[in-house]
Amino acid sequence: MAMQGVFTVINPTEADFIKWLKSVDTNKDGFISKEELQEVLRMQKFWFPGWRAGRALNRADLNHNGLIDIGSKDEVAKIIEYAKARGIRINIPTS
Ligand SMILES: [Ca+2]
Repeated sequence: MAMQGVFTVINPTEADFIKWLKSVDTNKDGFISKEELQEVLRMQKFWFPGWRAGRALNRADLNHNGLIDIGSKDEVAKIIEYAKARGIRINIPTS
């Protein structure tokens, strides 16, 4: 079931992941907060989205500022690894 204006990328490239992270960053501050990540997991019907978001952040937040920095290649690489391992769908807005 596809949502209007969004498509799921089957084999996302790094550029696709960056686009996805920018769409996850709903307040457009350049960082992914635990709440923003939790909302993605909740929308995709993952169980315990708050707990999972916390775990993902712990793994990816290398400088321990409580956020994932979309400008940090290392933190982005970690969250890509997490998303791939957990089967999180990479939904990219078409507009
Ligand atoms: Ca944000």
